[in-house]
Formats: sequence, C-alpha cells, structure tokens
Amino acid sequence: MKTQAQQSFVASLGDIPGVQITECASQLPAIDIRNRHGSGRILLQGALLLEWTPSKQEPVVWLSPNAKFAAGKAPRGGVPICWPWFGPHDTQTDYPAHGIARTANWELTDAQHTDDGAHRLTFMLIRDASNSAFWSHDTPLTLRYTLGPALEIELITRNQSPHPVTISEALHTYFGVGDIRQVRIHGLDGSDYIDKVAHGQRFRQSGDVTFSGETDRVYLGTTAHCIIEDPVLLRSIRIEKQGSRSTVVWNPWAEKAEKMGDYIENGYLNMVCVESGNALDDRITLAPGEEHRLWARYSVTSLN
Ligand code: TA6
Repeated sequence: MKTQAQQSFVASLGDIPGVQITECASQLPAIDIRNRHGSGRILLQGALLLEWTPSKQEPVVWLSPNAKFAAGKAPRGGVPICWPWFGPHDTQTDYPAHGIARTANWELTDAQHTDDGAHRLTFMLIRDASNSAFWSHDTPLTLRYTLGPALEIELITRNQSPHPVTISEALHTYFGVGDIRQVRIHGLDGSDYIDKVAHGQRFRQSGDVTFSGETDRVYLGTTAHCIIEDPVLLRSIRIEKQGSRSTVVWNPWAEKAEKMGDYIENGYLNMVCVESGNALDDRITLAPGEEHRLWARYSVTSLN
C-alpha cells in the first residue's frame, strides 16, 4: 500500500520526461523509463529493476518470461537486492532467503532526467511491520539507479546504531545471454571460490568461467571487473564494481530451473547471474556512524 507521500511523489513523476507509472501483474506498481540510451522498468516493491535494454540491444538485465508477480515475492530476474544478508540467514532458518530488501516496500525519494539524457532514480527502504521483525538495527538503505549509456547501481548502507552492525549483500543481477553453454566469463582467473554445488568445497578458478551444468559459486576476495562474452548475441557485457569483494556466479541449469517453476522450458539457457557483493567470508562490519557503498556499472560492447 503506498503512503500518501509516495502517492503524491509517484504522481509527480509524470512531469519527468520519459518516466511513466505502470502496473505489473497482481497490481504491483512499477515505473517505466525510456530515454535516448534505452529503456528500463523498476518494480516499486523491492525497488527491483526488472529489465534494462540499451538501444539497439537485446535486454541486458533479464526477466524470466514466466516470472511470477505477487506481494512479498521477488520475481525471477532483474536485479534483486540481497540485503542485509546473502543466501540463507546464518541462524534463523525461517527468515527470508537473501534478506528483506528485495521484497520490501521502498520509497522513491528522487528522480532526475540528467543533461546527457539519462535517468537517475533514488529509493529508500521503508522499515515497517513486514521487515522489522527480521532486522532490528537502525541502518537506513539507499538505492540509486542511473539508466544511461551504461547502467549504474549504487547501494548505500548507513549504520545509525550505537553499535557495530555486520551485513552481507549482493546485487543479484540476471544477465540475458544467447546460450549459456557458449558463454565465457573473464576476470575471475586465480580467484578462490566456494562451490555450493560441490557442498561448499573451496577451489581456485583456472582461466575463464564456462558452463556445462548447474553452477553456483561465491568467488571471494575479488575486486576484479568481469566480462561476460556472448558469441551468440555477439556482445560482451562489462561488469565494473566498487565496494565489493565477492562475485557470485549462478546458473540453475535444466533440472533446478524446472523445479523453480518460474522459468520457461530451457529458459536457463538465456541467463546467467553475475552478482557483485560482499558474501560469506567477505561480510562487512560497519562501525557506528559508518557508511558503506556498493557500486556496479554494466556496459555493453558489440562483438561484430
Ligand atoms: O546467487 C545464487 C543463489 O544464492 C542460488 O543459490 C539460488 O538460490 C539463487 O541465489 C536464487 O535464489 P532465489 O531465492 O531468488 O530463488
């Protein structure tokens, strides 16, 4: 339910060129953005960027054609925000996977159409009865998207508690690819990773990451930029990041995707998650008054 302030602000969005209020399934409000660089859609629930398509490109941020929209549920795809923990909660098995942010109510606090024709939208997480039971710390969370020639995402955590607070987090980004079996990911050579498919065993990456089955790896202690090389869509997607020491690489493959129920047949072939964050060994502790900024930038280059 939108607050009065939200209703009036969202209503004022209509005054900004290239921004339209729309609605996804289950009457969930969303914001459509269109400018000379491309287009995108942001679900207000979770402040979840559902898709981003640069001009003359196939969607770079991918949404499952069978994504399910429901209050309190994260649709399959886009950029779900994993915060203030990544994966299952450390101790509370009944707490939501990947934390509270991706299904929470957010407030749109600012929207700009910049001089170079990009759009910059800023959201703040709303702490309310739907999430305060799972997280009691006073840690305001700000999320900023810039949709221009590249897509920039900034996630800022402020610790306003009188005590240190430890979080883990990830921009759980689903990227669209032509055929996962032909994709290579550059940038993680030599990085250690925890392999969740191999029961949490640790390995060291040798060469590019390629895919021939379910892949679920948390690369640790890496600040490297990555490149998704896609010979089918004839493009590479560059993933730059700051404030992040973990990169998660995930594809569920056929059997797990089918069990999830929100992929179309063989839909797993057209996505890969490359997630910039701070997870497991890389979780971060903010001192009282400290601010942490996680930033990523996605840009596309044609290979033809
Ligand atoms: O980031 C990879 C991962 O942690 C996988 O283990 C898988 O659970 C995936 O996230 C999707 O999680 P979700 O809760 O969105 O189905």
